[in-house]
Amino acid sequence: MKLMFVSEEDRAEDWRAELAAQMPELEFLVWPDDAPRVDLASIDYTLVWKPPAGALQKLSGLKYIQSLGAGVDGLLVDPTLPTHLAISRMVDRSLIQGMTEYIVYNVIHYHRKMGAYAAQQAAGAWKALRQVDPRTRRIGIMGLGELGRDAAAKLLPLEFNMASWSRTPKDMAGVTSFHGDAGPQGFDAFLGRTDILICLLPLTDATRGIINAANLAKLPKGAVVINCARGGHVVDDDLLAALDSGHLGGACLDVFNTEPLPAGHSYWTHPGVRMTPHTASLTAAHSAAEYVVENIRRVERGEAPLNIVDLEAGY
Ligand code: OXD
Repeated sequence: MKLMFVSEEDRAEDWRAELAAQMPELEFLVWPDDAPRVDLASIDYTLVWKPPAGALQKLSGLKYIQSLGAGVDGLLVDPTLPTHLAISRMVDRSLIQGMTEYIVYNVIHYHRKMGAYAAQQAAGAWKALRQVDPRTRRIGIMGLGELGRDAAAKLLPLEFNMASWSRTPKDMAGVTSFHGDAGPQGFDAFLGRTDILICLLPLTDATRGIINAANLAKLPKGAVVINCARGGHVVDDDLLAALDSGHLGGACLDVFNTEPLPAGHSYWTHPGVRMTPHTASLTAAHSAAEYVVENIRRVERGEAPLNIVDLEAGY
């Protein structure tokens, strides 16, 4: 059995070591270096993150496609993607845990006004700021999949006022569910009650640019945005305008329309922006290899891999 690792990120050696330990019968190859020396049609499996367009089409013997990321938008943009194959999203304990850490950390940063205290320290000011009861702090998570649920589950014991918004109704104890566009449980109502907005949505035609001027205006004054989904969810000029006008109290951004974020982009220096380089949570081979091996074993037994992407929905 052969697996071709196709990823712009340089983490092939971690995966080689983990897969060799857990599935020694699997030959591990890396795109593009190993491509010229193998019959590409003989490759059974692939592990991919943002593959170059056309690469997967060349692997004509693939049995399914394993995404290295939870989000698969970087795969679906390839017009030559072999769509007859099942694509499995990455669902991994450490990926979920990392995202939850990032969200909890940043929620508490804003909730406890740590940015304001940092500014006071820089100015040599000793001043207590009003402490807000978490039960009145309204957190809104867009997207209640595996990542959103875990973050909500870890925020609930801190007694935040939790809500979620998704395309279809979702049930989670302690979390008020909003869904769809209109009505008392729709998107506008969700935005109107949200002080800390967390975006965990998949990037699809329906969600691209969802963090735009019209929707930001529906948030209460002083609300903050935490985007750890995709840069394409945000209309950058609208977000910057909402920060500059003071309507938005801050933005924590892990993902960007162009990555790496170009030098000179306003986000680098804007006082209202805190940013990380798409590292809110990284798929770690030591933990996720188990999931990949399980999927390969399932496919070898003639079963479907876990967490297959719905191509129509885009996630
Ligand atoms: C992912 C990511 O989709 O890291 O997993 O962005």
